[in-house]
Amino acid sequence: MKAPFSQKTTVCVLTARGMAAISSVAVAGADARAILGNVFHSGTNTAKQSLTVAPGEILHGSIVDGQRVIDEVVVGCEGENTFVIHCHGNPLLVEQIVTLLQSHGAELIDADRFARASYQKSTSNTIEAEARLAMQKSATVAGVKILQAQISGGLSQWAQDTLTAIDTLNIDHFKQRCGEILQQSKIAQRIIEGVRIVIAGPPNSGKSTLLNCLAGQEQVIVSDAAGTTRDWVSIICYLGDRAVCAEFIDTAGLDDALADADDIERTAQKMTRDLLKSCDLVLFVQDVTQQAEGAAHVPVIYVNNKCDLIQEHKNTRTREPKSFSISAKDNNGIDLLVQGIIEQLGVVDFDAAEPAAFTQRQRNLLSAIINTNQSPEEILSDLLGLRPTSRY
Ligand SMILES: Nc1nc2c(ncn2[C@@H]2O[C@H](COP(=O)(O)OP(=O)(O)O)[C@@H](O)[C@H]2O)c(=O)[nH]1
Ligand SMILES: [Mg+2]
Repeated sequence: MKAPFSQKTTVCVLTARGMAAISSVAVAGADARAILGNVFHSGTNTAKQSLTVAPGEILHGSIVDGQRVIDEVVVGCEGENTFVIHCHGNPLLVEQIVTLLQSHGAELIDADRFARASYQKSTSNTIEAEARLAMQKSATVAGVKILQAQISGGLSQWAQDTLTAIDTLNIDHFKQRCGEILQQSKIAQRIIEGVRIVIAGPPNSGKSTLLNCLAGQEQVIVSDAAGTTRDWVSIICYLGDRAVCAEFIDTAGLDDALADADDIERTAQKMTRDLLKSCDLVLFVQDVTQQAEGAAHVPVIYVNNKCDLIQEHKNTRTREPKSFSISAKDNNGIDLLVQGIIEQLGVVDFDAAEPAAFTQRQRNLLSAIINTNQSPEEILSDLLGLRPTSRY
């Protein structure tokens, strides 16, 4: 990316969406590196240091104003004098970062002006362009790291290396590798796009109480009020030290007997069933004092609620796998449940450097390698955007 103005150093907010989980702030110009050096501390280092990062590389650290840490961020070096700070999306944090950069001499400009100047120099391949776009919508900082890694290594590198060695390709191994990448991609997608977790179970088992409990305990980004535009109530929050951004959905009415349901209720039931099919995880809440029937949804974590009413269940992770005992009313067992959710999602210790397909286009192409006899060479070329006539 080319610095828009060679003389003045400019700062601009690339993503100005109301409550985005991640925002991107670009700093470009002759003094950009020096200005960032004044406000960025890499890793856990709190001492001021010069910014040593080359184009294409990223740094993980914090933006600090004197001794005060404003936010944990990823800084990408987009060109010799162009950097993008990926920070958390709270507009107040974004404003503080912009103001801080201005106080060090950067001039604030609008995103359109910045983009017009920046995109004069095109990206090196389609995966890079897709990664840069996706970064602006990533739900977590860890997601930005995965996307950045796909540009210089990861998926781009794998596709290029495979193309180079195409004459010696073992097709069975190649198909198997594509399958592995698609598996990895599911986890990457959870980190990049966030997850949807449906809270299901019989009436009165404590679903709404559990949602309130999570809303009170976790770092809630957005919280819907009951009876708004949708037929369910949800909260969006970070879990596990911001490892994953999760939307928890309380599906009121899911298990209510609706034999005589009118159209509106039937539509609501259908929406809920669709949601159950498309979500990443179901929390099936059951009342431990009631005879509950198991749910067939997969993947599912069983939540045995109201353990305050039964002494021996209290506060324990039960022997049954993927099953937790809690008291939503007393806020007991929620930490263990959240830990279990994170483990179930597989997002911990994800290796960002591994190839991951992060757009539907990329996933379709990898699936085509596995399921069709199309030439691998053509598909890999399409993946990298090397064939201008490609239908992808
Ligand atoms: N003793 C006890 N009562 C609970 C607990 N969780 C929910 N309840 C009560 O169970 C009833 C139904 O809870 P609610 O969250 O509305 O259930 P939902 O229909 O599944 O959403 C309410 O009276 C709650 O106060 C719990 O952990 N312990
Ligand atoms: Mg309810």
